[in-house]
Amino acid sequence: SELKNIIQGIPKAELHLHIEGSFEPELMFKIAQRNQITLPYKSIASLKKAYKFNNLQEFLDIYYAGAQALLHEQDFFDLTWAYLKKVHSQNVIHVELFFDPQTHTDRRVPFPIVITGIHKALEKAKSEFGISYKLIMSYLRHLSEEEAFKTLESSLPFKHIIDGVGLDSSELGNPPSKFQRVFKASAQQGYQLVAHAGEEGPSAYIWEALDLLKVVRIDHGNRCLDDDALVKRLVEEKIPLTLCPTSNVALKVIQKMEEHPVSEMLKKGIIATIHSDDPAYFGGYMNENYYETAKALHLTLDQIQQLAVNAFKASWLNADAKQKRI
Ligand code: ES4
Ligand code: ZN
Repeated sequence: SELKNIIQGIPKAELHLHIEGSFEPELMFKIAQRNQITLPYKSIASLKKAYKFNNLQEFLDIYYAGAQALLHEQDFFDLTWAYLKKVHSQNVIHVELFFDPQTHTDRRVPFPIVITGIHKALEKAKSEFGISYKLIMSYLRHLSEEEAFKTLESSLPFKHIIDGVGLDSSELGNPPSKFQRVFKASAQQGYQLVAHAGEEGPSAYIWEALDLLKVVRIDHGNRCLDDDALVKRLVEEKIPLTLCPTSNVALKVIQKMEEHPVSEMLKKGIIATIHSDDPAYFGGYMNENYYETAKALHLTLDQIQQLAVNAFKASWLNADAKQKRI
């Protein structure tokens, strides 16, 4: 369709992508087989059937189970390379991707194995596709702050290839305040800061991410519209929100795409951006997220363009690189 062609033609930046969430069932079974790991699903079809979620936690349980297949540097390379090939075909030219080191180090896969595999794929995409990238190490918020500190420590030999830290996993009951000290220590190491907030959690968690963690972007942030003072703050301080519409529908953060808050956010002057989160589980990479959102909300071409421009504005590209790409 015409809309699909327009979206394909727009150079895009992906700022909210969990690399473990790009693990497609076919690749998962292939890697599990070569690692002689038995997945808790008999077939690709039965695995795909399990992809019906009522909330964030039901998804996370399956997402962590799938990640068990990843053991060797080659596995992390193959995972990341498959994602990069896919988004290259969708005209994505810049990515800032999350990885969850604790999902792997807790299974005794060493931190260097994880990051080296991911980084080699990113370098290959840079040279072969011209895709620029940043890497964000995300702390798992269902674990303790002490464990996040250990992860920070493990990351230090790789400081030169890590751009920022994030906060993901089970939001309710794990407020940003739990990680105030490790975020401060991460900033002292030169890392940029982001956090998931206001996906399932209340707008109070977005305030905490800003005031206590001092993040420069909010991942999701859907719930900010509950609070006018918070919206004012996001607009005045130009704090971007990295929204994930297909994810929101899949996890029942919203009941249907027509209810997605992105157009209201744009109208209020928030730097809203659109991304895919965990595309292998939610059934949409970047183009599908743009398309489904634009269709359901009747976005104008200007609004679609604005979303793409906002992502470059919100990115961590330097001013020169941003200028070239906007
Ligand atoms: C996630 Cl959708 C979402 N929310 C929070 N944490 C996550 N980790 C991977 N996907
Ligand atoms: Zn996310």
